[in-house]
This record gives sequence, structure tokens and C-alpha cells, in this order.
Amino acid sequence: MMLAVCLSMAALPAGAAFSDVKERDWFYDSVTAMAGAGHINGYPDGSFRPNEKISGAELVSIAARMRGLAPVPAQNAHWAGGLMRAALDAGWYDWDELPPDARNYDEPISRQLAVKIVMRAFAPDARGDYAVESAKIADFSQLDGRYYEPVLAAYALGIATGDDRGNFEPKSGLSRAQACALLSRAAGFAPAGEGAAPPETSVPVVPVSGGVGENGHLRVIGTRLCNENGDPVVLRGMSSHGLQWFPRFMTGNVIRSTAERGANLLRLAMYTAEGGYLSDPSVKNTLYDAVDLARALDMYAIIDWHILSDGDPMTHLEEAETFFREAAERYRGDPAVIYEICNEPNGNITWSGNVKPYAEAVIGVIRAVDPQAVILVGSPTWSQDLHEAAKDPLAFDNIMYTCHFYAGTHGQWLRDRIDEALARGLPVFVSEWGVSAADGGGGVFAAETGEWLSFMEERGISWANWSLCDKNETSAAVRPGADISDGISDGELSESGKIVFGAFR
Ligand code: IDC
Repeated sequence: MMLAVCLSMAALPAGAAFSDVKERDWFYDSVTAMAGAGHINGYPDGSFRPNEKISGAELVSIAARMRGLAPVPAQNAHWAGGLMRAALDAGWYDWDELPPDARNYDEPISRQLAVKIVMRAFAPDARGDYAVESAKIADFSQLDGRYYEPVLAAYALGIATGDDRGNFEPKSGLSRAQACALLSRAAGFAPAGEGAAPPETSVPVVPVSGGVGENGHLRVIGTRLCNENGDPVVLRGMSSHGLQWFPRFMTGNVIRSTAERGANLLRLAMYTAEGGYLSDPSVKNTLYDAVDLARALDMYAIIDWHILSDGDPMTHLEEAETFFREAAERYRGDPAVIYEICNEPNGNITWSGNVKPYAEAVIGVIRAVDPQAVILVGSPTWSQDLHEAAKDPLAFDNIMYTCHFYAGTHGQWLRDRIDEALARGLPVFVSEWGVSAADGGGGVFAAETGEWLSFMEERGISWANWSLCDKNETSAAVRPGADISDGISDGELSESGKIVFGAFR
């Protein structure tokens, strides 16, 4: 959803056509003008979805960008958190109308509230005569009192109009096409000389090098991860720690701190056990919000089904299928999303007997919804048995095999195993590695990490590092207790964090 409004780099050039916006449509002019100016975007599949309802976060962020409002740091992991806060501070809406929570931000916004926000943003001093304007609104009695003033003013200026029966429908939603019409009409009344900063400077997003805007849909060619044009790409970034424990690291400011230092990837580790998804499915909302944030920051995002203490992926096959079906439906066709279907199978299991049949089932589920997605698959012995997978590989395209290492524990033998796997044609993705020993502590193993980094660099292997948190363990990239509300400063990086953040580019 936020795709559609948030990314200026995906903005269509003026005059570009959307598959579902035709010249004969009443909204053609306003949609093309708004899209041409980069205020609102279409979807990667070329559609605009004019009849889809617009959310509060979308409407506010579009208006905010049109008026050049700068985002304010918000204690809120929502992609629009900074602009929502700025609009609240500017008095465009009151706190109780859109309490800061993704569930409220992402709901369709009511027409009465949308008009209030638009009027406050573009024509705050306008007033309408009560008797004259209310007579134009057949369902005026449906309007809540707090919206009389802005709605009457909007009618007086012709910014808002009723439907063919003269109804305003104050409590229904607003379609994306109607929002374009409302905003483009209002734009003409903006006080001269202010606002309207170009979208590039007002969007809180700097496209990252090697990000989604640059590379688009990924695919696997031979053993290499490649971009939409078939050129090799390398993704590097952080893995979250367990999302059930460290949701406070999944904010725009924290994730942006990695992007600013060159990360173009974020991995979201959704533990299944240990208080994770299986006992508390709501942790998936932390994951979705984080994926949306990474996406808004132009980064690729790995959705990781983080099995660990529950070592046989088959044990929770059904739950995995349900989850991945939902995730794939949510992100269908989104080039940013990569699926990692089993973090680290382990225990008394085999590749051919457990992991492969699990992978075949889950890949089938994801591909039925999203045929293009790149999918990462683990292997027994904590995703190190590449040699077993190489003997009996999966028969799907766009699959990569994960290999996980911890520099203090795993050395040359595992690098040799990766080379053998590559030689046998297995694409390898290091979706988790640590500067520590395998238990997450010990070290820091700087020299060993250096060897691993050069190894991956030489082979163009993509990676995500464990982990983006401030737990008191050496693998944590942030010092314990750091104030991360404004992001991560250099001084807040741990010893391992300094090494890793310095290696993104
Ligand atoms: C570790 C965490 C640690 C936590 C433990 C158990 O660093 O704080 O107590 O998990 O939940 C992995 C796993 C990853 C581990 C990591 C370090 O994928 O979850 O995190 N590791 O032990 N595989 C090899 C090492």
C-alpha cells in the first residue's frame, strides 16, 4: 500500500499511462497530474487502483509532501510515522482522530477527516457560510460537529463536492482517485510562496545504492543473484534479532541508520519458538511493519521463518504454509521481498527426508501466489549442509541455499564447502553470520571476520549480519542501552557493529 505513495523514485513520468486509468475516466486529469508531479505513485504492475480506498497515512503523507512538511522523528515504526507526527504538530488533525498506531494509520480515512486535513494543509483560513453551504449537502446531518467548518469551507471553494444525489457521505472512505481530485483542487489554494518542496527533498528516503529502485525484481542466474536486467547484484545488511524481543529496533530511524551506511538489505528474524510466532502470532505485525519500513527506505527485505530450537521444519509445516501464504498475498509482486523459509534446520533430520519435502511444500505455496519471488532455503546442521543439498537439489528456479557462519567458530572448512557447492551450481546466500562465536558471544573475531568478508566479496555473495539489537552479546551491533530513538550514531555501535556497518559498501 505505502508503495503507492512513498517512493518518489518509482514515480511515473508525466503522461505515463496506468493500465486502469483511461482518458475517458473522470479522474484522468487529476490522477495524471498528481502522479506526474511525483505526489502519488502507481503500483509495480503498472496499475493505479483508482477505486481502492486511501488510508490516513497515505493521505497525510501525500499532503505533507505537497506542502513541503519535514518529517519529525517519531517513536513509531510506521513508514509514515515522521510525516504523521509533523502533520499532527502542524494541527492538521487531532491526536484522537488518528492515534499513532499502524492499525489506525492504515485504515481507510473517512471523507470528513480527509477534508479537514486537506483544508488545514492547503486553505487553513477559508470559511464557508453555514446557511449557504450546508444547504448543498443533502446528508449534512451525518457530519460530526467538529468537521462543519472545514467541510463548509471546502464546499465554498469547490474543493469538495457531493455525489449525484447531493450526498457527502462524511463517514465513508475516499478512493485514491477521489483523493487525487480533492488534493489537486486544494493545491490551487495553498498560500503562495510556501510549501510544495520537490518530492525528492521532502520524502524521507534516500535511495540506497543497489536498492530496489535500482535493481527491481531479483532473479537467480546460475549461482548469482541478479537484478531485473540480469546483471549480478550483491545485497548486504543486518538481520534483526528475535522480533519478539527487539521490536524497538524496527523503527524507521534505526533501519535508516543501516541504509545510510550502505545497507540495501534487512532480514526480519521471526522466531517460531521461544515466545515467537507459534505462541504469539501478533509478532507477524512487527515483521510486516518492518518490511514496509525497509521497503520505504528502498531496501530489500528477507522474511525469515526463524526455526531454531524446533529443528525439524516439518514439525510446523502447516503453520509455515499458512504464514507464507498470507505474507505472499500481502506482498504479491513486490520486488523488495525475499522469503527465507527455514532459518536453521537442526537435530536428527536429513536434507532429503525433512528439509527438501518441507521446502517443496512451502515454495509451492509462495509460488502459487507470487511466481517471481526469490526464496532462500536452509539445510540441516544449522544451514551448513550445502553438500547434502547439492546431491539432491530443488527443482525450482530462483532458489538460493543459505549458509550461516559465525567467524569465531566456523572457518576454512566451511568456506571450502561453499566453494564446492558453487562449483556444483548451487546458488549460495549467507543470510546470517556473526562476528562472534556460534553462541552469539565471544570474540570479537575481527581477523576471522576479515577473511570471511573478503571471501564473500570475491564471490559476490550476499549477506545479512546477526544482529541489529543492543543485547549484551558480542554479535549485537549496538552497545547495550544506547538511545536509538534518533537512530544509531557511530558511538553507539558495538565493536562488532563497527566492523559490520563499515562493510556494507
Ligand atoms: C541467538 C541470540 C541469543 C539468543 C539465542 C537463542 O544471539 O541472544 O539467546 O539465539 O534464541 C544462530 C541463530 C540465531 C542465534 C545465533 C547466535 O540463527 O538465532 O541467535 N545463531 O547463537 N545460528 C547460529 C548462531
